[in-house]
Amino acid sequence: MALERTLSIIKPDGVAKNVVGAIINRFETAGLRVVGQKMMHLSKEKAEGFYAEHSERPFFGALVEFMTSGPIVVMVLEGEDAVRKNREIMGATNPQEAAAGTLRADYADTIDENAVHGSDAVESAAREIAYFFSDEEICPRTR
Ligand code: RTP
Ligand code: MG
Repeated sequence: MALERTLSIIKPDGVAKNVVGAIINRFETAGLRVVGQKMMHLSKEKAEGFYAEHSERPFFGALVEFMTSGPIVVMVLEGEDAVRKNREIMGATNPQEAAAGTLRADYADTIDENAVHGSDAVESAAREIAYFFSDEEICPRTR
């Protein structure tokens, strides 16, 4: 199994619910390490760029509005099989379909406000990490 990195976002609803620590605890408990982290309030342009692949979808406007509605926490998670592992911890996009014990089952209210984002492949992870972090802002563990 390869050591991977993936991009995780605690979305505005997760920050508003004050469950940042609870969410990070799930990642750490599963063996993922936070190697980059920042809090920010996305501009409309930055949110549109991040979700550009969805720009033609009917929910795009609502998605951008939601993602700019409050601060988010953006993280680089590192670990064995990190992309798949993070998606498993997150659960299905729609919280009503998310397996029990996943982040979205526990902390998301709707498909539009679903607490977390996670990269869906190693290739998109590399692109998404570079969208938010410079090399100097990523701190691989030395111990
Ligand atoms: P994310 O990118 O945020 O991690 O979520 P995801 O991979 O599970 O889902 P994706 O298909 O990439 O969709 C991105 C976000 O758009 C919103 N969405 N709304 N109303 C809808 O049918 C719908 N579909 C997607 C969700 O908030 C989803 O997280
Ligand atoms: Mg996605």
